[in-house]
Amino acid sequence: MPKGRTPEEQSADPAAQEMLIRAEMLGIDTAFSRADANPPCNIGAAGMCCKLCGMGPCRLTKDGQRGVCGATIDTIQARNLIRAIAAGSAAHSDHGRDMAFTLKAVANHEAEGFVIRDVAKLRRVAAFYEIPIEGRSPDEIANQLADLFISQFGQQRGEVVTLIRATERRRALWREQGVMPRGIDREVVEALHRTHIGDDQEPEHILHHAVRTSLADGWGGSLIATDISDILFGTPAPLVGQANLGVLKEDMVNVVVHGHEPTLSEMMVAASQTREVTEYAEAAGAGGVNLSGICCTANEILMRQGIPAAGNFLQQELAILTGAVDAMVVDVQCIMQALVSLAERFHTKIITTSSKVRITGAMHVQFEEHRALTIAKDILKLAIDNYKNRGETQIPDVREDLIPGFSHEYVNYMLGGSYRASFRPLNDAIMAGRIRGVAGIVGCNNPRSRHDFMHTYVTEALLKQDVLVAETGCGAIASAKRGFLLGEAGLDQVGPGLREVCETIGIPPVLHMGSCVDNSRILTVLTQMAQEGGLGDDIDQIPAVGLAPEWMSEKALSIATYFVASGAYVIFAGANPVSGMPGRVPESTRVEKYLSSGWEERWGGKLEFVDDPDEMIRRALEHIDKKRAALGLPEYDPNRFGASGDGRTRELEALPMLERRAAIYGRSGG
Ligand code: XCC
Ligand code: SF4
Repeated sequence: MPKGRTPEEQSADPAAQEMLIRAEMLGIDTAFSRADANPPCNIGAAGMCCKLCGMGPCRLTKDGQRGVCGATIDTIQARNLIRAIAAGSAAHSDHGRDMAFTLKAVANHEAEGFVIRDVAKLRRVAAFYEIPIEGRSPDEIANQLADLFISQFGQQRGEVVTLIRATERRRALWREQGVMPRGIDREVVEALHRTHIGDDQEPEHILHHAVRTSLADGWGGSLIATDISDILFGTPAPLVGQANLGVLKEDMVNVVVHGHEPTLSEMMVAASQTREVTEYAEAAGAGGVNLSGICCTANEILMRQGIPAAGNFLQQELAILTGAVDAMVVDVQCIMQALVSLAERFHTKIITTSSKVRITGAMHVQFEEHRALTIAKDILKLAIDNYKNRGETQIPDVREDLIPGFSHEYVNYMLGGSYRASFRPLNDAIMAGRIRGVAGIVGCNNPRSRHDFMHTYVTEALLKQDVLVAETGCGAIASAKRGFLLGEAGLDQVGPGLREVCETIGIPPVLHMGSCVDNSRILTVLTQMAQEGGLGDDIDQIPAVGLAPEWMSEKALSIATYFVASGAYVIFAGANPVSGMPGRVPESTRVEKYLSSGWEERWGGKLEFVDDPDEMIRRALEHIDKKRAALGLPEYDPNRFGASGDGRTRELEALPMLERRAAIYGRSGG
């Protein structure tokens, strides 16, 4: 067995390190130690293995070698990649479909405990699709909107209707290139068909359909999921929250919700606040129920209800290791099978709730929306009953405050106020060079790289370079734990121009925009920036980049692809599933070249895999500067701004009169 890394090498997060030491002492394995003990298969990792039929699996390790059917390495890599993208698109979109059915049930009063919380958003969204709103009740509108959304999944011809939210120029390009998704499910099915033995075999042609499959996710299923979540649970606006394992409480019943869908978790929030449940908890000798989240479910209830996040993907096991989690309630996606055997070492109950997910050894309580509130209460009572079984606990005393909740609607509002909501101030700040550009830093954790390190390293570096950062998913939680999501507090680590903007508007330098399906919010923001004027007329002209420094899930590959197809430059670090080239000196593979220069020619965006964080940052800034130059904007100058803003004012106020004068006039007059 290879020698494992130390806890400091495994994670950059002190709370995680503390739990990793505890795991070692208790002789318990985690994803971190399992990653050390299972080095990745270097053939599979580089996309050099095909197992699409029973004549294989074929491993192409020698120069010029082909599979039994004659498949080349390029075809195999393209097929593997599109299959991953199809799985990612399916996961996000199936989540969107479930949300659409929930919306329908709520409109028909068949969902216990749910109401339409954001009628304004319902009306706004309905209006996009020309659903009549005047003189109609929210239920009527919601019913028609739900039907429209549901029909998009099984639609066979035409265009998925939600794509009208993209810029006109982009839609024209997608039509011309033949990648407008016809129906959300149809593109996923076709991706599977095309990669069956003996079908599509030209790598570029396969990957062209990968684009269509991913567009059905980002501009289809994911966008639907985000819009419905806002309609049902409220469009996020900034509030105060907390993140990291220190949000677990010694004297309360700790229930951790983990997974992706907001439906059950929102109901758990409501149930935890009922008298019935609080009294039940008190009777069990606890101070109450303390709800927290892991992964994207955490993001959903964090940004809407301020429910704390116990951590990101790699902290799901670590939460149980505290010994203080009375129940972990999971729905779909990113749930490690290891939770069950780990929980057996403690008293924690693992409860699965989705009809799509069972884990051997876990308890299953089927979630049904027509009894949602009752089921949520039942689950909380199971957790409360389990409180007395707690053994020795160790909760790291590590937590950080944060301000999440930057929906595109709120960003719009905060920039212009209710009467003049607009992206003008943001565009102006970029045009002037106060903000150099924008970065979306998103995606998972991966135990093959130091937990949270890459996320926080690139985030910090780009902030210093006056790049405004928007984050989602586990990356957002990484930044939250590092304190980048705080208003004033985070600003000492930020470039001078960006600091001025943040202070003037009153925002943190990193905007938490939600869960992974909420990457659709970043698409919307970029589109609005393009439509506002001054930064070109499409996403590929905006000085913006997308980074996923610790990716691991297939959903991340789908996200990367729809961002590229929307015009963005996307950089991934870590695993590169298309890098293998048997028997030759490593240079770019045909597929790598196509994802980079080939896609850039077609879409104005490209996907690259870069391992070194400094190289990632260098390429991101180079790209931003290139886009600035193409727009004819002034070259970015780090010394030009920073002479105003609250920070500077406070500094000046602290000076004696004469020095203050010299500082003010010396600076602005010079
Ligand atoms: Fe999963 Fe969404 Fe990745 Fe985190 S970021 S590990 S996908 S929870 Ni989506
Ligand atoms: Fe091998 Fe071809 Fe079958 Fe793939 S499809 S496993 S390369 S024979």
